[in-house]
Amino acid sequence: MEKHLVIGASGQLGIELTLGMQARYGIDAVVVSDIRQSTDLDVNRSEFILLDASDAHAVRKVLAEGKFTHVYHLVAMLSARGEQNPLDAWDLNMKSLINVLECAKDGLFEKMFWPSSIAVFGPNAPKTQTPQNTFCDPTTVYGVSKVAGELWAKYYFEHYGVDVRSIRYPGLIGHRSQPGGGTTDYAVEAFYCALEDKPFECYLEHYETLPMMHMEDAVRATLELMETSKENITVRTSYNLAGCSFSPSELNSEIVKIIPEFSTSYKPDLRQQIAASWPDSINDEAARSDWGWSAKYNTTGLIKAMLQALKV
Ligand code: AKB
Repeated sequence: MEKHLVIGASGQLGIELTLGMQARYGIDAVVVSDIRQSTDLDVNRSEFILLDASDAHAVRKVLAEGKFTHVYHLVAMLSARGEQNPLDAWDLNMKSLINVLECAKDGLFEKMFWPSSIAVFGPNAPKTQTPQNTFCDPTTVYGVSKVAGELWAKYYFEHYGVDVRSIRYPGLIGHRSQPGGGTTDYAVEAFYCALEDKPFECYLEHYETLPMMHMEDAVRATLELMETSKENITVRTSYNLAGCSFSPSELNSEIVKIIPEFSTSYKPDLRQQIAASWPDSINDEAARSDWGWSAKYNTTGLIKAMLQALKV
């Protein structure tokens, strides 16, 4: 029987991925772990294990005792927070990844998922339809840790046969969980302001287009990738994945169509520089042809779905 462990289950993606897996595989087939328990009551229907992923001994003990088949290692300090604490970000992001990869190498579980990000790209990658294989010269420590992590994943696959799979997520937008410490977080904040009848102050320039994705698409992509047979996987660094792309002013215009009183003002800060170094849109041809990926939500659909879900 399959048994899935989510490490970092109380974070933005962890919560939504756990809920998606509970629905797909059953509550008892999913175990969640983090340094603090989630406040989401549905997530907490699965068994919780207190775990600091940067502690190699603790990780090994949990994985040796748990008899898991699948491990989703989601722990990371994101782009904006990482720039405030570069060495801590490097330490957490790399140490925790190696701890889990080492256990995979020793056969403590079968299959691993680890998220990468559009943050692997930097100023020298083409801005639009950024290809799978291009310059990866990120300007943030988070991006540097994701490029290094992708290469480690490939190394563990090629040298030790570790079946580790990965996706370069765009900005993720969902209603069940709040992001923290990222550059794309502004979009989720905008929805909360819209629903609370508050004006929204955006830390990016009005024109700064970024790749984004509805959480439902992101969760489905993750599970589809994990369920794909090994022979189909041709990318062992991390797959490009496209959802939709929009700028803060486009987001504002779309929200105004539904909530006419909504307004956005702009006060760009350091996060604007990070966003400016990232792509506007992504080419995900490899994911489409290898495992049949196709996004469901375009910009209008994503915005409608978010406003609808948050109103309930
Ligand atoms: C961030 O903004 O840092 C993340 C990401 C794009 O990986 N959401």
